[in-house]
Amino acid sequence: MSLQRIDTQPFDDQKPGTSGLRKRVTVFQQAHYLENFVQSIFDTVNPPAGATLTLGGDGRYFNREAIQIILKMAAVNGFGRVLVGQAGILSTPAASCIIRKYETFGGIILSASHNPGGPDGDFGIKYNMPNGGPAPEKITEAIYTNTTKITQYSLIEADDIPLDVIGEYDLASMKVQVIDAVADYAELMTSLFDFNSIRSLLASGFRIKFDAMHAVTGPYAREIFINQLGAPADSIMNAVPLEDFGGGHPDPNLTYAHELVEVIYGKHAPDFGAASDGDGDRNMILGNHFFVTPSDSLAILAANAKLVPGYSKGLAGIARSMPTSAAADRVAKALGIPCYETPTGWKFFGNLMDAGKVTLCGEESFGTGSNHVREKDGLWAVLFWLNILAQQEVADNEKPSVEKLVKAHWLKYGRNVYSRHDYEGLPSTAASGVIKHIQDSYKKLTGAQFGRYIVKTCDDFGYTDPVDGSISLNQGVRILFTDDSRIVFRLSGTGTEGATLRIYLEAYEPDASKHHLDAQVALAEMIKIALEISELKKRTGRDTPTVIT
Ligand code: G16
Repeated sequence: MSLQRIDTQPFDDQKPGTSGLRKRVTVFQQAHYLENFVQSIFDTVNPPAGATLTLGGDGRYFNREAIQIILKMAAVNGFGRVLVGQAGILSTPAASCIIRKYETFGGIILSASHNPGGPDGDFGIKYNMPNGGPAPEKITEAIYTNTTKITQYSLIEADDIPLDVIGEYDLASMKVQVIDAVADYAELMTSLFDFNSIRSLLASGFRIKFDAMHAVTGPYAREIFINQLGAPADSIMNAVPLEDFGGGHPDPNLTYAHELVEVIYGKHAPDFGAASDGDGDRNMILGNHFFVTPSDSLAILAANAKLVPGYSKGLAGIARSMPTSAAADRVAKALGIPCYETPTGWKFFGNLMDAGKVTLCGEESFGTGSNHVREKDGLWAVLFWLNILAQQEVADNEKPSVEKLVKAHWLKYGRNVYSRHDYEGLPSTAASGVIKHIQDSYKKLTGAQFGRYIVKTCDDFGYTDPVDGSISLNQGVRILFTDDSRIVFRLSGTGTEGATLRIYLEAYEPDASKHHLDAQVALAEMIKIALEISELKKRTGRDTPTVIT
């Protein structure tokens, strides 16, 4: 084994987005590309000698190669031990769990989340802090600055580590420990939820279907739902992780999880459906012929948290990203706890959780989680729902229903009717032009009336972190109406091709006689207003979204 110092030059496109650096696999396959970024991480976080690193990914194409490279770099960059998931796999929440449980000096997670995989798909990398959460902006900025100045990286020349075999291996003076990817995470779940009552629910004939979308959660779902909770084997689908996700788009929404959606809206629909994404941190919750918006899901989990052992002592507070609906705010108000509104990106929740200010967090982008780890957590959300439904069965002495639970929630709190329209693959200049046009129209829009809606104010969302005072500006364009309805426009920070414009629409409906309406029908007028205000058709040639959630 010999130490190599390799001369390199900066790449000009290594600025991390909403959640790490995500690019086409072919970009990562360029000589020195991955190495430059990894060295920049190590130079930024500067591990104390002998530190332990957690390492794993969602198993997508290039995962194994990247793991071997990172191990060889870690061995000569101060680390004394690396905990790596078997086969190089760790779901994002499992990685967060491992970092926290074994108190490692953070971790590197390899994933492009819900983006497609394979040789022509996407790859990604991010560093998580010793608290288990994604690096905050000051760290990602410092990593980026290092990528612009890098001239050399170090690695050891050595044989590859046998990633498929659990055990401990030497790599120069560093130990590589290949660990079971599922066990620690599954144990954490048993400590939070009432597995006995979920087991009884499933034994009573309550049928579930979980779609792992050929992504990382397959083995986790098999262990938890089938082995531990006794669900029938056909309760999980697409549960074998594949490097290209079977050619699919592992994004758990009504468009991309269509296989599950067909089952849930089909003839012999199960009582409960759920899906998770590429790296296991997102979730979609469905009932028999019924879709639960992620914003409602957060509010319902919060309202019923007392029924769940891990949360029975109550919640310190709730946090949601700005574009997420205010349904959770209503629950927080009723519970007498604070609700924080942060920019999009799970990294913004870390400080609030570390400071003990919030227990549950959620985002409209199919992310829900709690302070049990510092990432959003797909399977955790599914178990939370099942735990609540199991308690509902006990209380009502009848088969529980997702739809019934959601409608009862709306009856109590009113309904924040919500939808997101995504316009994917727009030319970047046209998409920025739309945002600039709306910003330039703020003055004209304020006070303007559109049908029954009057614009109260327009602004660019900014956030001051209440814990460390850091400021994040320009986090989305908001058109706020006098009746608390709103339209938000934002450019995605996770795409790899062109730009994705997201339009978030929300209207509050207290009138129960309208709660049954389809969101697209209830929001039809706002959708028209959004198109008018943004001049979307004129500026991009498009007025039909790629994805509606
Ligand atoms: C990431 C972030 C989330 C964010 C989402 C969407 O999720 O971790 O906090 O809400 O991207 O971001 P954007 O709207 O900028 O595309 P994931 O699941 O992709 O890691």
